[in-house]
Amino acid sequence: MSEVEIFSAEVCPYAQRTRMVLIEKGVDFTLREVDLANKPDWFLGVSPYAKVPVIRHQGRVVYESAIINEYLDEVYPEPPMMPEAPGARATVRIWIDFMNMKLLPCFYRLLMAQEPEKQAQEAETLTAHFRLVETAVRDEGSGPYLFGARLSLADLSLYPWFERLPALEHYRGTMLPDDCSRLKSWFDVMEQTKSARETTNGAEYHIKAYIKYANDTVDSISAREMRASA
Ligand SMILES: N[C@@H](CCC(=O)N[C@@H](CS)C(=O)NCC(=O)O)C(=O)O
Repeated sequence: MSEVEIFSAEVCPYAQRTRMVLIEKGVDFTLREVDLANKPDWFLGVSPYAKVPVIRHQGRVVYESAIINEYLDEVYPEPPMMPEAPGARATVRIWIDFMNMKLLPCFYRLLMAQEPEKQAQEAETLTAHFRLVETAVRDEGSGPYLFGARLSLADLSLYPWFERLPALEHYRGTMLPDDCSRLKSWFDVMEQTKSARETTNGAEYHIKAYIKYANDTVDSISAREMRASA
């Protein structure tokens, strides 16, 4: 039995974040795939928010991908995925929080928006969010990762949605703006990481997975929360 059990769903970008951390750290883990459309009763006993990812480690249940990932970085410190200096650690946390609170909700609201005006408004906001990240990353240094020469939790927290951008382009025509060249080259580097290669799904997979978002018929806890996030 592995030390870490992860309750995950292949389709879930938040769970992908955590699978990527486990892979980059070389942690032996047991993957428990959960059918989110038919959640088993036992899963509701494990996951307080009825969401994936959740991990179980030494009898302790940890949930919320950003918190799980910091927990894993503390329990399995090699290779480190947070910078050493407090200021640099704060920067990584600020941008993970920005992703969770601003960028990702906007990504989903744009996908679910049906009226052209609402789509245009969300697309404009998302574009502005991408430009903010681009500027922060440029200001911070040379890369090739978001915040320096070493892979951090910020990289693994953003990658899964960049992998899904072809779905956003397919349904809404929205892409990463051309002037975000630093983010473009970052994505090329990220695609080559072991964890991306082992967890990635192609554009067709994501396009299919987001059909219900794109016609706004998805009825999940997460979708309801994203609709209410504006
Ligand atoms: N804030 C959570 C979000 C996790 C999340 O939204 N997971 C989705 C799948 S991508 C889920 O399990 N949804 C279950 C549902 O909506 O019923 C995290 O970072 O872990």
